[in-house]
Amino acid sequence: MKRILSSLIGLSLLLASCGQPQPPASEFNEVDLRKDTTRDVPAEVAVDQTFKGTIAGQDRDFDYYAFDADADARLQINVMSSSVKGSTLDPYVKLYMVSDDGWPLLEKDDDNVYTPGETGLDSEIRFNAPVKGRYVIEVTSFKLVNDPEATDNNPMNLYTLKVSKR
Ligand SMILES: [Ca+2]
Ligand SMILES: [Ca+2]
Ligand SMILES: [Ca+2]
Repeated sequence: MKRILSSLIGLSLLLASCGQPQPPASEFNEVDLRKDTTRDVPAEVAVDQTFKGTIAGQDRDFDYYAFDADADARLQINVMSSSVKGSTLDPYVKLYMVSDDGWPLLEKDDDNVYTPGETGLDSEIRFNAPVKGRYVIEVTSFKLVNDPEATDNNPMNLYTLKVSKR
């Protein structure tokens, strides 16, 4: 116990010395292309690939991922933190369609409405692409969604994102 404690203190000192809090798991290194919440330059995602990210490194982190879909493509988006050991994140996901008028919101989900009775925090969206085109996923913390003053910058806010066919 003592040894674990001293390792933790050592880790905390190391993190503090880096200035910015860093995710402890090195694989959670999604590229944060923006340091604010403007909606440009989403990272590309491919169907059936799993992405790992963090909602951290700034007070209000929103992560964006883009993909192309054919009309009527049946897809689902899963943002999971419950399966990530030690994650403190309650994820929230939104799906936008890229159009000439901006990014109309298609769907949003906090705690997986598709599995009634389940009490998990993970987010899921199932959808049929209305048109052939480009779509953008927004991942963030539930704490940030309805409160523009809220912050959530915990380096253990880890998640995995998967877009899959269904
Ligand atoms: Ca992030
Ligand atoms: Ca981000
Ligand atoms: Ca949630």
